[in-house]
This record gives sequence, C-alpha cells and structure tokens, in this order.
Amino acid sequence: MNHSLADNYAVSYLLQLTRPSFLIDSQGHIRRVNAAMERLCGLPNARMADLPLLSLVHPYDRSVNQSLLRRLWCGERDELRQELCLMLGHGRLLHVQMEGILLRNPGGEQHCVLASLADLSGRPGVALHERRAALKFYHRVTGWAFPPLFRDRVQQVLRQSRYRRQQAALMLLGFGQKHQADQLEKVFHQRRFLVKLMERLEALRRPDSFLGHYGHNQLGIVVEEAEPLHLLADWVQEVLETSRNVIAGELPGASIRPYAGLALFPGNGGHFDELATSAALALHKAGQDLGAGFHFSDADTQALTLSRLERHRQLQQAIRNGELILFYQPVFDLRRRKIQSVEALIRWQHPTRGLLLPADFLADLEHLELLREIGQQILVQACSQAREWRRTMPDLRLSINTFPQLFLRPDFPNRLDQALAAADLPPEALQLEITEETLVAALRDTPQHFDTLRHRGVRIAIDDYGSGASSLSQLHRADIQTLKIDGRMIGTLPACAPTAAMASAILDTARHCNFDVVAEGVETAEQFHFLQKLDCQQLQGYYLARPMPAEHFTLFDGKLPVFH
Ligand code: G
Ligand code: MN
Repeated sequence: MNHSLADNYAVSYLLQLTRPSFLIDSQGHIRRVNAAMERLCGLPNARMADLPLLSLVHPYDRSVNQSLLRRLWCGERDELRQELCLMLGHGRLLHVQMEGILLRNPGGEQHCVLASLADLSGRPGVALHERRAALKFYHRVTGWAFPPLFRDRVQQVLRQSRYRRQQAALMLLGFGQKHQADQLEKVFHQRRFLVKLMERLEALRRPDSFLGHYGHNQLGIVVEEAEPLHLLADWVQEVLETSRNVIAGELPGASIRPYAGLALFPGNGGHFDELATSAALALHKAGQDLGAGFHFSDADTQALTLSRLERHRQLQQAIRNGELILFYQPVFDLRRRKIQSVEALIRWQHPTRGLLLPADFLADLEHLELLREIGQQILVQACSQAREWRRTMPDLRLSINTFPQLFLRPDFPNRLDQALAAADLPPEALQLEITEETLVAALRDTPQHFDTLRHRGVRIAIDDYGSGASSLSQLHRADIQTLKIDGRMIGTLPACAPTAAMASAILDTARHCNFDVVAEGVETAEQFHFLQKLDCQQLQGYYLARPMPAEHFTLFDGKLPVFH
C-alpha cells in the first residue's frame, strides 16, 4: 500500500467517527478534520487543514501535549490521553479530553495520529477553571487576547506563514498622539467605547486574522495572508474609518484619531520582536503624519498604497462632479437586420486627460465600496435610458456589464429590482453581462441568484467568453442565454486557423445548446463576412458602430449603417 492509499484509509476511518476527530501529521499539523470537528470549532476543514494543532491548544497545555504526541510518535506509548483546553477563536475556551492513537501503514511505518475529542465542559468545576483562565488571558470587556497571549498567537501565525511560504502582516492600531496620553488612558477605560469598538471591529474582521491588546493603548492585528497587498490596504482603511466613526459616536469632542502601523513578515522582520519593532516604528510615523492615517514599514508598499488612495479620492471627486458617463454600443442582429441590443459602457470624461476607458481607472480597485456604488449608478442610469429608447424601439434590449463586487452580493437581486422599478423597465429588457470568473464565483457563493434572475426574466450573458475557464456544464447550471465571444479572439480572425476553428465550434455548440452568440470586437470587413459565413447572428464592434454618447444613438434609428 503506498502513501496515498494509507491516506485514503486513514481519512475513511476518520470520516466514520461521530466524535470530533482529526488526523495529525508528524510535524504536528492537522491534516484533515471530520464534520463533528468542523462543527465544534466553527471552521471548515479547508481552514483547519495545515494548522498546527498547537495553535488550538491553550498555552498552559502545550508542552504536555507536545511531549505526549512525540512519545506516541516514537513508539514509547500506544495511545495518548490528555485533558486540555482548546482556544476556539475570539476568546472561546473549551475543556476537552483528547485521545489519540498512532496509525501505521502495512509496512509498519508511522503514518499519522488519529485524535478524538470528548467535550468536558459540562463537568463541575470546569466552567470555573475556564473562566479563571479566560480572565488571565482575555480582556474582560473586549474578549480580546491580552499581550502575552497575543504575542503567542502572532508567533503561531508566523510559524504557519513560514511553513506555507506566505507573507503575513502585523498591524498595530494606536489612538491619538503622545501628548494626549492621559486622555487615552481614559479612552481605554470607557466601557461603552470599547464595547462598540469591539463590535464594529469584529464585524470587519478578516477570517485569517487575530486581534489582541498590544501594550496599554494599542491593539494588534495579525493577518495570515497579507497578499494581495492592495486588499490589505483597503481593509486597513476600513478599520481606520470604522474606528473614527466609533470615536465620533461614543466620545464626541475627544480629539483622538486612530492610526495604524504595519509590518510585513518576513520582509520587515523575521521573528516576533523584529516584526513588532518595525510595526511600532511605522505606527510612530503614522501618528506623526496627519495624512493617510496608516504607514507601512515597507516603503514600496506605502508608495503604492498612497497612489491607489489618491486615485480612489480622484474617482470619488469624479462621481461628485458627474464626470462618469455612459456610452452605448449597439449589437446588431444580422438576420433581422436591425439593432438587437445596446451595451452600456462606462467612461470617465476626465477634465485634463480626456476620455478614459474603464481599464484606465477601475483596474485594481476591486475591493472598494466605491465600485459597488458605481455599479449601482450604472444600473440606474442605463435602465432609465433604455426605457426612453424603448418608446420608439419596443424590443430593444439593454446589456450591462455587472461588476462581481455588485453581482456577488446577497442583496443584488433587490438592488436590481429597485433600479428596474425606478426606471419602469420590464426585466425582460435587461441583460446582465458577467465574466466567466464571476459565473464560477457566483455558482459557488450565490447560486440562488440564477434562479431569482430567471424568475424575473432577466437574461445573463457571459462576457469575454473564451478568455476564462468556465465549463459548458456551468453555463448550463446557471441557465445562461448568451455567450459574447471575446473580442481578442475575433481580432485574430480570419487569418488564425485555430481561432477560426474555435469560433466555429463555439457557434456549433451554441446552436445545439440554444445559446445566443454575439461576436464582440468586429473591426474589419473580413471579420464581418467571415462571421456572417459562419452564420453568427449577432455582431458588435467598431466596424459596425463605436460606443457613443446616448444622444448619437438615436441617429441610427435602429438600422445598421452597413446595410443602408
Ligand atoms: O469586456 P467588454 O466586452 O464589456 O469590453 C467592451 C470594451 O471593448 C468597451 O470598452 C468597448 O469600448 C471596447 N470595444 C467595443 N468594440 C470594440 C472593437 O471593435 N474593438 C476594440 N478593440 N474594442 C472594442
Ligand atoms: Mn461587455
């Protein structure tokens, strides 16, 4: 039996157990947990696999646990039995009995340890013990770890990050400036303020982070996966913004502001003390600098983050000034020889740089609330424009590029309803364009959207089809009606034989599966005729019509200029 067979055997054994159980490898890392363990810890297997078991064990019980495991592993003992305290996130402690046995493969080599837990929390005396332990390690009001435990958790995270070769980050959150120290003392004794801050920060908490008290007046947050750094920076800003709001709400009049210092592991420090020193220096800088409110100890990251912040600010300004506008590009139906639908495309009419395309100003802003806002505005504005046009072209359909930040939100269908209702546009007039990535993410996270949209009668098109990685079965599951073949593919036609074959195959498949197909980015007469020969029904691109402001669109009168 080879290694993976032994693995299968161990896993199938594990999955039969009803008690919370898991497999541990020779490094002391959890390999796999069963459903009862997932329930106990409130974490899915995917988040626990690879965790060092020790990161769940209370510091009091660690050395015993480690030595028992070692003795089991080297054959000194046949089984392990230990009462210990588990730390299950946010101050939750659980008293358990852990039992373990060593599983060997048929060759006799040690394979892994199978461990099971029995919950002892109902036993008299345990609750008191837990409460005492909790008081020693966790803040009474916030429930966050005190500095010694926080330090310990950070070290665990760093070990973990080194093992996974990930970049981690340590963030220190300070409040106010040095000369306001006495005012600050008071702040951290304001129960209401602390409770509010705790609630709000917990709501923002990333699943890969641990939050604790760091020193007297500071909080520390360690983040397991610092990358991508721009998402980290966005999140830091959210934390600061939230803290500012809590201060404004709970301590009106206090001249205190939150600021943050961040250091990256291992770049800015290879172990806790070094990393904490870097973060403290960055915090100091942030405290003196009245600008952004945060400082990365890493100069490049700081520069990059600030430039993003500046772009974000300019974009907000652009929205206020009404500089974001919609252009419209018709999609032509060859058989019916008329405009079939119109795609709304966002543009930034920049006062000095001219007309900007989305790629120029939306790239790498994925995470921002702003994008959601822009997405929603597009929806509202385009719907009312479509309603206008449908007075003269009653079967005109509107197609809208929908950002994943908007589409993947649970409340997206409601927002859509509002936009449709406000514009008095029937749902069948609307088509949402999503990318293959968004399709895959939505099938995973918000599959109910597809049913809801189908019921409404809103159509879904896959944008840039052929550039992503969705399968036919996923298109089918989501009940997609339209495929828009990626313009970059069309651009190589008709010269590129493999692309021509692919385009033809997509069209064939689409006919069988009842998809509509739109060829995007049709720029030349050759492409136009080639696609016509392939019997592609719908075409869009510069050759037929460029994207244009709404007022030009009416000039077409629903007819295709090349057919005039
Ligand atoms: O990803 P999506 O297909 O929504 O992108 C549409 C973008 O392609 C718009 O910004 C639009 O201006 C641009 N576009 C539309 N037609 C053509 C075309 O024929 N050629 C090129 N290069 N771009 C086009
Ligand atoms: Mn599109």
